[in-house]
Amino acid sequence: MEDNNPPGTEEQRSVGSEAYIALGANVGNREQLLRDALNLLEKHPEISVLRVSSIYETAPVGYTDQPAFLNMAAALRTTLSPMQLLHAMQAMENQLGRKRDIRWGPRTIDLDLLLYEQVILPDEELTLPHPRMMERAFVLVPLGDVLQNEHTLYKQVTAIAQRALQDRGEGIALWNTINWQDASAHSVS
Ligand code: PH2
Ligand code: MG
Ligand code: MG
Repeated sequence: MEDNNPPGTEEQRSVGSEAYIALGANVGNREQLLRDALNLLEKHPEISVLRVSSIYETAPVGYTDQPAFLNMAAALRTTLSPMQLLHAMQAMENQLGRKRDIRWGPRTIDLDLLLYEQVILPDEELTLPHPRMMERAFVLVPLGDVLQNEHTLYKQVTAIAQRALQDRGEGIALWNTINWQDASAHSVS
């Protein structure tokens, strides 16, 4: 196998379902927490990280008396079911020191499942698509970076995202860009 191949086996890259997630952090070393979360996802035997968005710094929405967030999004391929993927993501949040106290309050790391193929799920524990994603520019701007052009939501998501980026009032600014293939190739963990 050549060195510059994307991470994961051929099988992981072509088998399974495509899912999109949002990542957010506003406590501690925010950028490192995002990178740690991506590495944990990639290390999971049934998840591979296909594409990652840029990192954006975003003003807090909802509960506004808290520090600014770093937000990003990622496209995953997984052989887990939606509920199994949710539970795996929750275990990673805990591993990275997440404490659940204030709803919508400060968090070291927040991993939200946005979309899983075309699945519509009205479950109380997991609603798909994510019920608040279309109202949240801090989700849609990064999602627009990784959503495939052919996706049914691509036009809608990127139209809202472009408007939000132009409108400073939305409080979203580009922070950094991760070269995911390089980042994982050089990862020591
Ligand atoms: N997450 C929340 C509440 N508010 N605001 C921003 N900017 N980014 C977030 O990720 C975020 C938020 C609850 O999960
Ligand atoms: Mg959230
Ligand atoms: Mg969450």
